[in-house]
Amino acid sequence: MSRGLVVALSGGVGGAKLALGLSRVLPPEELLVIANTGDDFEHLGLSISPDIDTLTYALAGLDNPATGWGRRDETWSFMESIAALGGETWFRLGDRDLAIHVERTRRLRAGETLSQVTADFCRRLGIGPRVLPMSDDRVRTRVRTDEGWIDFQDYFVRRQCRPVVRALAFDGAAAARPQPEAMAALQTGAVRAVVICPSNPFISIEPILAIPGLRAAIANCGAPVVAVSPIIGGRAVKGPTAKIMQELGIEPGAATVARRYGNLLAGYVVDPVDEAEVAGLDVAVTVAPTLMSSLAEREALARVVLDAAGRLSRGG
Ligand code: FO1
Repeated sequence: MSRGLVVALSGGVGGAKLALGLSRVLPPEELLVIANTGDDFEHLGLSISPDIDTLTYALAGLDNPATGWGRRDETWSFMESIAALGGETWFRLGDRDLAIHVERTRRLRAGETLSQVTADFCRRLGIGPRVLPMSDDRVRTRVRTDEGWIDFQDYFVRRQCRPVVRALAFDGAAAARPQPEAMAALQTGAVRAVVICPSNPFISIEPILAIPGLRAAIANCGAPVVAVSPIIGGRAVKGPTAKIMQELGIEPGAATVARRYGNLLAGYVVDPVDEAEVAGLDVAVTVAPTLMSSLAEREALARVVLDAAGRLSRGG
């Protein structure tokens, strides 16, 4: 008997860890992951979807444990050869990883949707849970810096998050249609919980919530929304979250992130080091270790989140 569907919102590395934890404690048909596609870009003539790939590799056990992105046991002959030809090498594409970009590009050009390509890759990689892009329409996160607007991967990888962030924009979001299967799932009335994974709220979660209809569908799905703080002790576990917050004039901290999600949140899971900081929040706080270094910690945090959602569903 199904206990209902868990819908997880995720970006790349941090979110993928919790998505993997959830996939280990739930039957595959009870987990649906909505992936951010604002980080997508065209590079070397290839259509690249980093957060979808990071999630896919993590769920398939193919992820590179050192970086969190790309594939494990990678070789770099393609990068060496591209360099010798004067091609761009700032965005590292391993030989095994390259296949997913080449084949995705071919299929998109042949008229398949990003959802269709992603679903087929997941099937071929033996991934049970559904991984859906937030939209099949083009959405691109842009970063306004002191030198003007730049593409997200330019900022994040090529410039290594050095430029000062003055604003973020999600080009195309206003006209993007939410992924239909994700919307249908949220409207079934059979959702047990919506989990906002510990991805960067600004660059990974807000693009998802910016897709017209998605935020409302999540708010009205009849299940508690529980987020896991991506910040531990004022610092992002990985990536530029704290730096971006400071540059946007926002106090970096677990409490600020919860406030950022506003009235969407019923529950919030924070690390013990941040317990005092979130004491005053108008949200049900659960204190638990949120650093997921091992598989066991990924599963444990997944259980904490689901228990928190269960208590909230029972009015606890
Ligand atoms: N991130 C980097 O910091 N450097 C890279 O060279 C890099 C290559 C890369 C290749 C494929 C892929 O799916 C992701 C890759 N990423 C790289 C990560 C990516 O830029 C970020 O994970 C997301 O866009 C932010 O969540």
